[in-house]
Amino acid sequence: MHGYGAHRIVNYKIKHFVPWQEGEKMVTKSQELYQEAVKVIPGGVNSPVRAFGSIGGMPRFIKSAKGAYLYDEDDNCYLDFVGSWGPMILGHGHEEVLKYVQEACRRGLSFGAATAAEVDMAKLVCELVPSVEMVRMVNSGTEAVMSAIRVARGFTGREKIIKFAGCYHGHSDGLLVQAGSGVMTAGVPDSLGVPAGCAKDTLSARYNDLQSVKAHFERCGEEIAAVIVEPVAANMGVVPPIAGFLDGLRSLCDNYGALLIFDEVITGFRLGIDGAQGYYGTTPDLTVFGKIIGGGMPVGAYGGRREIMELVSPSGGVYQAGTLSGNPVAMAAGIAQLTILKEHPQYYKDLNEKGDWFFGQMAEFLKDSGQSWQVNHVGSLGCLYFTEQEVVDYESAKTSDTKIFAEYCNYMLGQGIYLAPSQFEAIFLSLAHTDEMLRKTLERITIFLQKI
Ligand code: HOZ
Repeated sequence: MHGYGAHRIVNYKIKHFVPWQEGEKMVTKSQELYQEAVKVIPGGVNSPVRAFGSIGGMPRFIKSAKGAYLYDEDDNCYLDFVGSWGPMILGHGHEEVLKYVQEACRRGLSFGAATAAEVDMAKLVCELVPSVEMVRMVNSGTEAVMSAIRVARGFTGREKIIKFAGCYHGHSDGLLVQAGSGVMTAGVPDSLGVPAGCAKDTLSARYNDLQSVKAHFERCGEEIAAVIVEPVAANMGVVPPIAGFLDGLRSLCDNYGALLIFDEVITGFRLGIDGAQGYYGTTPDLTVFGKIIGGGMPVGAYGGRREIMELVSPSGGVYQAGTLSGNPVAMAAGIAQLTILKEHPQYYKDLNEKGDWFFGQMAEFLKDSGQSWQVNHVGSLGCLYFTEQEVVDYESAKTSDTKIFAEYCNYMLGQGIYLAPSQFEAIFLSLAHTDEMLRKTLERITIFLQKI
């Protein structure tokens, strides 16, 4: 069932998080699976934003994916704008990546011992991202951030960190403070179960507001180990840094002897081969990478200046470990994807041009039709906000009308277009999205916008 409009009808007219009444007949396999799932998995899903709770829907259970398409258990076909939250930059099921993975599988799934693939991966990352002189592989972005912060604390001998409201750096205790992503739609300000002691060293600042960062440094600069930032905030929708923001953070960190950590889980190897740091020309001390370097497999990594990274165990005293870290199958997928990207510099030009055109057309339509909703984008990452206010930070992102977003997202799903089911996530374009696909998606978006 390839292609646009080839999908069957999708039942999305469901208002509540639990999308059925007792005794009601299940009409789709996804509904049946969801009914089973909630009995054995909290909320029926293994990551909250997948539950479609914030748009009053229910998850589609995905069976397979190829190129720009997802197929669910009911054989509905969706044009996918999530791309596993970023890593499927080449599209799903890229043949060359699959070939590498299959070969690696035949050699063994996990050894818990050093492999040549880990050396290849580390060399590749260090070659592509000049600020990274040494890198440690882990299994997720959450783990990478947690570890990078431990290293920053070990290196500086300080305990406090500064993060930005609306930025999301995974779900470790100290970072669930004014976090973005699923936390923004969870209906609770921050997570239960985080000890006050863990959060007390996390200082929150306003994204794009250097003054709010400076105020923390002026108050307790000698206690601040690091500033961690998403160089393009992509977990409160998409909020680009204003001119001078990233450089300003660099200077403040230098002035006060703190480290600057870029969380490039989303932007790394997406905005360019050297990520947001190359795109904007600001060099961090440490960088965190996520799923994209595993080509979709569970991978994260953190790296940076040699003198800092040499503190990591066993060469230094900052302990961090993991049986599955550098897993050979995950390394194979990641190396294959990164090598393809490295060998085709044109891909980034194409992808960023696609993004400029797609999100530019959206903005153009809004202007022509006199609607003052906001479109933010950087390259292939973008977001449509239903607010008249310019979105530059957490507070302005939160002014978006999430009820309209829910209608929009459900309408698009009914049209066979799979957007992230939350206002506060990005639209991800991939190299598998053709101009024709994007044109048709824009058509559907404009039809929806004309209706509201
Ligand atoms: N905003 C998250 C990715 N950075 C969404 C994915 C998830 O939490 O499952």
